[in-house]
Amino acid sequence: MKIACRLFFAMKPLMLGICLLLYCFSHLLAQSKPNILIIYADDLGIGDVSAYGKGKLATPNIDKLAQGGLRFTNAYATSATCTPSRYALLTGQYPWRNPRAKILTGDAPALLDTAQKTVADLLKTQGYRTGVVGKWHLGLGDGRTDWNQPIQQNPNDLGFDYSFIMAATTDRVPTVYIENRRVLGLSAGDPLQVSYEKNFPGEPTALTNPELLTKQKWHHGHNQSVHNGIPRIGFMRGGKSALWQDETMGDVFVEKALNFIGSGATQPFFLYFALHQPHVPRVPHPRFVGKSGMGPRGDAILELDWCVGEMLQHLQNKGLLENTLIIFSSDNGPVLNDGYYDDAVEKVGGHDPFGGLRGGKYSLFEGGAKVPFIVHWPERVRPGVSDALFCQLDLYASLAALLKLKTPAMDSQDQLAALLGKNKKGRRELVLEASGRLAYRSGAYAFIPPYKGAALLKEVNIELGVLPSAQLYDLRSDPAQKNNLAGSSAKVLAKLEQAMQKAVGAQQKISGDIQLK
Ligand code: NG6
Ligand code: CA
Repeated sequence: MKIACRLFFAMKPLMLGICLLLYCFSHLLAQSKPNILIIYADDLGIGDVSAYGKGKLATPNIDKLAQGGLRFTNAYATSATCTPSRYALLTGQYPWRNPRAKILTGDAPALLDTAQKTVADLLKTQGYRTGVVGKWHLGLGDGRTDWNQPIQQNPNDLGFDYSFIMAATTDRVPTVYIENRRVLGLSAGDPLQVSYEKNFPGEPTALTNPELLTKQKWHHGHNQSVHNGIPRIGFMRGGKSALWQDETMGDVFVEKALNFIGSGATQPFFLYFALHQPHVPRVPHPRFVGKSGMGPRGDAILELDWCVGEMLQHLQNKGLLENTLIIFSSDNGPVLNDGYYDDAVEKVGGHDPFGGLRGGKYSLFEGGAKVPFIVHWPERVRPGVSDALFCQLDLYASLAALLKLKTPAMDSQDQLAALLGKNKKGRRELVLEASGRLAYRSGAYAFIPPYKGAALLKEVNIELGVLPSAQLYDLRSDPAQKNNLAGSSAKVLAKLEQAMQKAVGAQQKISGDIQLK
């Protein structure tokens, strides 16, 4: 025993030394992993980013990312609306395999099963500190959420160490922030209640009390509860001390995102920063009002650009910019009038948010899911432009590959080489979704099966890509999808139809209106 004790004391400095070395080594290893920052805009078009050279707005900060990074010209969200695109981004699965992956209400139950692994889960296993700040819109709880209690089945159960979110969209109740399970700023005497079925007795709505609409009026939909002079979707009562101010939302999200990143010194971080601009209602801070000359939509994009600038500046100040992989994109294509009288159509002038593409948000045409996509990582990515076919769906497997991890079989593909600019081709094929209908990309071809239904979504004035006969476009020669080759290229058409059916799987018929299981 005595000898053992003596030996222990003799070895103590050595053991301490070894521990110190191990600690330093693991620290170094952790730091060699890049920080990962996904900046995800809401309804931003390719033409809205000046680096794409298609529109008339100036977005100098997003352009900085493009100038110092890789700008993709052929990158897609999986879908033409928010919830399904976000679902795919976080899970690596095609959203159309899940019939619930559609635009959700603000009180919808959690879309993701907590057993399902998200990108955040994946990165957490690799020592990342994980956070989400901004728009969630993937459902919360079991559908019977008591907003006054800790909220279960929220991002903190899906791999995120920290969450600061809005439940759904800026135009849906509840118009409150939720920080790690708790609605922020609630007072005990004024509980918050939410319903998407019926109004609470005596509560004003946009229909009963139009005089309350002091900031924006509704054009279609959006005529239920009113908060901050703006009518919303859904009914809400109480929780007055917790209600957000739309004008400061950009500032609040930036502050929370920067707090989360902090000095970034000890551990690599993953931040999913899901900004709300330029989704409706467009209510930027007064310091941006009138600055674009295009009304609230343009001003909101200037605010979005400012948010990006703040993130860049912080990373630079903290010495983190070189080893942070920043991915900037949008959840779906642009829309002008999305339900409010906000002058988006009237003041757009010569600006083209769609960047010359046909369709827009909600559409199977290119304008629906083709989005700005920029990768910035000074240590590993050389500045340039990439035409590779890339989908946000592939971030899951590509980030896994970056960390040398294997993923189970999934829709997400390891396209790391394309993401980093080493491969110029990217995906071979891609299935896109809009309101449960599907379209197909293969090489330069876009194929849309025949569908029943209206060709134009009248209220928003966007062509949906829906026609009773098949459509085929060669995007190389016809990026605006003006020339339907279905009648003249029967062979290619048949081949694509078959290939799409194979990609979708035999259980789902691609022709006619798809009945999602
Ligand atoms: C639509 C809303 C639209 C927007 C969209 C979701 C109406 C009439 N329109 O139903 O304003 O909220 O849903 O947008 O209510 S997304 O970008 O979150 O998918
Ligand atoms: Ca969106």
